[in-house]
Amino acid sequence: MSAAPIIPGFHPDPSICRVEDDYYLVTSSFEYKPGVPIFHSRDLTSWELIGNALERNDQLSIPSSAGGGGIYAPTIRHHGGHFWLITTNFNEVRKGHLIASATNPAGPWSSPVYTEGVLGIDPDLFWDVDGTCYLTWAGYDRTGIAILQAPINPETGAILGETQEAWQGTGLANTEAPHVYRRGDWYYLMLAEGGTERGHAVTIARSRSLAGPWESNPANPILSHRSTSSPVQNTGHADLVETPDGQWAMVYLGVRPTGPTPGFHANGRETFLAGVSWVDDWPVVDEDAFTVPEWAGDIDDEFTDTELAHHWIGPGLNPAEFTSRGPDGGIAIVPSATHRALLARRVEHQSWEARATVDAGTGRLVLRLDEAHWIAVESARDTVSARVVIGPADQVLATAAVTSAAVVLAIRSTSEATGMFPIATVADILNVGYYEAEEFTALATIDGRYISTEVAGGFTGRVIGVEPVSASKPATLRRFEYRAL
Ligand code: 6LW
Repeated sequence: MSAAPIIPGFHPDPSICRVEDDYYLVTSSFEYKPGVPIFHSRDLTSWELIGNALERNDQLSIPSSAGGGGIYAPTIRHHGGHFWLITTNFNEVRKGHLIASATNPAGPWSSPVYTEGVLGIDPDLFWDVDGTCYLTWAGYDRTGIAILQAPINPETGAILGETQEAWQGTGLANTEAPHVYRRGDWYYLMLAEGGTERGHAVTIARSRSLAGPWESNPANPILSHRSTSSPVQNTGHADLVETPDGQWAMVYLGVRPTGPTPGFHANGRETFLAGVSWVDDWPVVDEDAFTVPEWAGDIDDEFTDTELAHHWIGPGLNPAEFTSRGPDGGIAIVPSATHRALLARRVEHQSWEARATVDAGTGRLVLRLDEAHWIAVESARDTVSARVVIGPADQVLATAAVTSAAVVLAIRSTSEATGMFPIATVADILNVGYYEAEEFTALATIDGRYISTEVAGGFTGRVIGVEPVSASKPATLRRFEYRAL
């Protein structure tokens, strides 16, 4: 199989739809804003970020930068000339799922309506042949989690009929991620099971009626890498799409763990692509069906455009809210009283380097997994320091004197094997330092496992960016470079 994701880095829970020759794909964004990145493709293999659905405060509010909530798995569909997005802001899970719509998928998206009275995650919208829209979701009830379904008015969020239990999967843990499809005379209900860790799997059932009875595919799971030596693990949470010529494809999430047991993944859950053929009206997944082009993703931003590029995000706050153009070039990153003002982007490569040119004494380059797991190189007036935060430990590892007015802070991730044995002893090696006259000086070398999901937990991945060092004075960022190594 191809070990290359179509959208690398923290882009989990992909959902896809097609309008004529154009495909649109969305992923979860958790505590980061703007929420729900939207990608476009015409060939399923090469994708471009065209916007983010939830940009405004009337669409998404995240109470702090701490994480653990925010936007869980979305579903995108096109129906009746509109794009429909349904997802859950876990911070407001008791309000129900939120539904927004747009005529242009790049935005603007509407203010959301909520599915009041519905409690759970992973909502799906499906329009039946008679035009009735159905909400299917992983619901919480007294007995735990159950796949539930009810007719809905997507324009208001109102539930229009009784909630029914749908197919509950094959009996593995954490049945979630339901998506409903119709192909020929069959309805299909696809789920994720086994949890989003190593046991993750995709299962499917079919029925002649949405009300059931559901027949489980005898070949379930149709996708799982559990107990295999594949470099891609945790495969699950999938969505299907039909191509203009009647072929089918699947997008799903996976991770690429490295290092010693139990394996560590740092860039989060990424989006992968497979082909799907139909045998006896059951989908058969072909992971080798597509050749995925190399992901470019390098950036060199001097912030000369009036709008920030779509890939800039912030924990809990939209960067548009805490940045402004500097009077003499660059961008000012203004401290926030409520959130961490971190102008960040997702890390998308296994080996990479980021450089940030900041005015001396104003900024800090941060590699963040979550609020309790991050490393940084920060600029004081005449010095730069490497800093690491792991849980309650917050340590400056080294400091060096620098003289220039603008400082080039840098963090590099490399994966070369170290030591005497040809086995990986770390996941990646993080070098934290600075550049002077194009020469890198490492202040500290940090074991990348500390900035990985297997240590920190959670659903996200690494992001890298710049924030002010002072609670009252903006950072001036003149240039941000990120490239694969
Ligand atoms: C998501 C669930 C899952 O809601 O993880 O991998 C949860 N699948 O379906 C968070 O992404």
